[in-house]
Amino acid sequence: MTVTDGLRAGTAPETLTTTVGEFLLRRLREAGVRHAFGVPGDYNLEFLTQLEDTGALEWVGTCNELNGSYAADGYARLNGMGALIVTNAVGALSAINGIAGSYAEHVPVICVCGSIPLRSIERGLGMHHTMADGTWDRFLGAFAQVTAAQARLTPANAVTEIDRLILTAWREKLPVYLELPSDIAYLDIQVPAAPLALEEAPADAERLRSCAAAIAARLSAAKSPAILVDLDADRYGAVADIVKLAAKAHLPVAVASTANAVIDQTFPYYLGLYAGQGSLPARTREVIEGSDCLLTVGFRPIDLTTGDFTAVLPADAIHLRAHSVDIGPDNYQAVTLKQVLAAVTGAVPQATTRPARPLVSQQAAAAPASHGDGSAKLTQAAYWQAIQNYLRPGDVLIPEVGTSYATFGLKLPPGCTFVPQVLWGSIGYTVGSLLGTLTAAPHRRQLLFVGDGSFQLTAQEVSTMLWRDCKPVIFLINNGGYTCERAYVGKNSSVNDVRNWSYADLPKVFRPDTTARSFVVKSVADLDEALSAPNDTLIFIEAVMDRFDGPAGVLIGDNNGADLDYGPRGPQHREDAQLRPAT
Ligand SMILES: Cc1ncc(C[n+]2csc(CCOP(=O)(O)OP(=O)(O)O)c2C)c(N)n1
Ligand SMILES: [Mg+2]
Repeated sequence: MTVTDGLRAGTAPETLTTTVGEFLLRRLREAGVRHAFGVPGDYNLEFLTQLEDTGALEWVGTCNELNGSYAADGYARLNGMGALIVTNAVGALSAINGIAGSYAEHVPVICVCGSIPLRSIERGLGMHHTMADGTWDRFLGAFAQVTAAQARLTPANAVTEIDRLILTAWREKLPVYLELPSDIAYLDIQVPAAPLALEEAPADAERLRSCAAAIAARLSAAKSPAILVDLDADRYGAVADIVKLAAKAHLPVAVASTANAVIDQTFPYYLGLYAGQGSLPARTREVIEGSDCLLTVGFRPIDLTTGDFTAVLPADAIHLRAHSVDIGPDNYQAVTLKQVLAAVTGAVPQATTRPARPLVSQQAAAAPASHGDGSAKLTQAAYWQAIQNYLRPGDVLIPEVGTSYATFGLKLPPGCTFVPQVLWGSIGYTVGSLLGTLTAAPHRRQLLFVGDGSFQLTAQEVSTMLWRDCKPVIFLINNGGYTCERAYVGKNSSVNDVRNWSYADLPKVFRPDTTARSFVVKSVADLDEALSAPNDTLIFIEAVMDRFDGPAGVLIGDNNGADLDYGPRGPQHREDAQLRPAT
């Protein structure tokens, strides 16, 4: 057989003729994206026209691109992938903080930037939304710092680059940045007829076998094996595989703070939250650090996952990552997390010797609501107790940085999802993210926990929720400023004050015909009344609390954070410089 015979005999992939823009929309749709967030501009309006004409995606316009980037991130966390559409530079750079957050937190977001026409690049024409200095690669360069892959589309590269970027985002669980020059979206190109296959690269069969055998051997010989889970378990859809392995081998499973609620807290082998000396309950630390066969899944040691670097994981811990595994001196490549977990589960015997009971029961019965003096001033302690009782199975909780991190101490009913941005920690994230999670999962009850300071960064996006008839519950703590920062330093400083808004009036401002129920609560009785409102519309609860009141766990964490940040000569050592927990 000649080479030409071989070519003729091969099944040449079938092609279709379509436009660059429509092909991009089709691929996004095939990747499971059903909505796109963002702000229109002259360089993307032609693409948005295609979006509307084809109905491929539903457009969710946001008040600004930063909020849009947070929304696309929240959407991707519940949906598997998200999309953001912005305009050249002015839009893209407003979104870059959110996109960087998606990178840090391993969230696949496709950022499509409608950019200056290829014609202007080829002819060196100065254009608005540029530096007018003959450069046009700066913004690709900026996004190279915060995305896994970037491309400027041309008619010649559109097919390969669109597929490369979407597949990279999917496989790496990272954002990508794609410039769509405004003069090519309507040009015809030849594209594959087949859908994009979102698949992992196949594993090396020998590596997979050896790796699984080595882990199974260690597990079978161990007396106190355990698992420590970080957020990649969720991003790579491996939670069910972990649960299966844990149930078969009777392995206690702890989560990092970046992965709270990734393992259902009602799972019998759920152990708690591991963070070195900050572990909850404290026994979690003993089990994880004392394990003679610890499996970590995507664990990333940072200040917030190690209890300010007090964590001491067993030296012989086995580290599972998305695409590799470390076992002592052996490093296994060309394997995938889900396949490794499945193979190990197949290889380990059903455990009978280790206790089939959970080591630590996480599910304390909800405490009865305090029926003391309901008219007394609302405290953080009473507030979080009431919220504990309010939770229902299947809720989505979105906790903002600040005293709202008390949510990490809540006992979550089965099926709850937690959407925190612990590692990147950009305040205001949650308000934009909530728009995304509501869009991805409109039928779930969604609860936002946010402070006044954080809310002021991205508050406008509540208007988008109101106009889309979303029905979240927004729990806003009005404590006159940045209470959690007062625990770092500047307890009494005006830098930690924020301007007081009439927060509960905002739904009316944002949508004059709103049906939202707004409450300003100052006592337990007020809060109880607000919490009894039906979830048939948006509920906005502004809770007024003292600026020096905060959950002990949050305040202690921030007191310690100051020592790490500022060192022994920092200002936190001055008299009364730090808000400390009440003794
Ligand atoms: C974008 C961004 N700017 C600044 C910070 C620093 N920061 C962290 S927490 C915080 C204050 C949060 O205050 P608030 O939302 O009112 O919460 P509280 O602790 O008062 O409940 C600030 C300013 C940040 N994390 N992200
Ligand atoms: Mg505050």
